[in-house]
Amino acid sequence: MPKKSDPFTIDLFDDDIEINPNRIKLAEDAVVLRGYASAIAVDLIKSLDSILAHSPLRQMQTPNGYPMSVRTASCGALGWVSDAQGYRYERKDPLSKQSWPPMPQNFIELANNAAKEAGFNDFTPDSCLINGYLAGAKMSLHQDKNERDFSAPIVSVSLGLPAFFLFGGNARSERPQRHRLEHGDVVVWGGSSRMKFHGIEPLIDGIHQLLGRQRINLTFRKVI
Ligand code: MD3
Ligand code: FE
Repeated sequence: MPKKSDPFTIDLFDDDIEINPNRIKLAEDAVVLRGYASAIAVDLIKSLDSILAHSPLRQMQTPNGYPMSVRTASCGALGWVSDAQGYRYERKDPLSKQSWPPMPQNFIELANNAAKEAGFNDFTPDSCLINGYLAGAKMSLHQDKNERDFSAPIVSVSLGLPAFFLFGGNARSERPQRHRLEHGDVVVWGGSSRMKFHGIEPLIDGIHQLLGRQRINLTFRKVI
């Protein structure tokens, strides 16, 4: 009997082979769950609005003193910050001088369910980095290595305008794969993919029905 409850599971029964076109393997331990967050996007954006009312998106300075083109904020126990002191996670928002807003339940559940779909049970993120892209904003090829726990995956959720995502190798010099990430797409990166170089091409202007002229990316992390 085919399992109907969970369209993202690939079932291999005696003669029942389900191939799910919404589940795309990019590499070992890296999977795109296309549209996985679409149905709850309106709720996610409501939660996002209350977070950003307390800790708004802002341009952090790189350690070299340049403003990032992407605007960032965080929620959860720890938030990502960058300034002349370097990249790191902090318990307080340097702008509000208060704790980062707590991670809303719908964020936690989405991250945990998506990680499970990709084979990572019991993912409990303690940080959600919110990246806001306007036209032209980009993220150069980099590795995420400021987290203490590299055994946990990173779950990323794309909202608003589409973007081209670059997925490279273990060296910056390796030519990256290029993928379009759309509103509602969720990507889970773990295991051998966790330390791969990756980036986002300059955002192409457009108008999204829910978010207008921007792209928002949520990345759920276990930092400690
Ligand atoms: C692959 N953000 O915040 S999310 C970042 O769309 C970041 O804003 C991009 O890279 C964005 O650090 C890409 C996809 C992503 C996130 C983390 C990864 C891909 C990853 C970690 C390892 C490998
Ligand atoms: Fe990254």
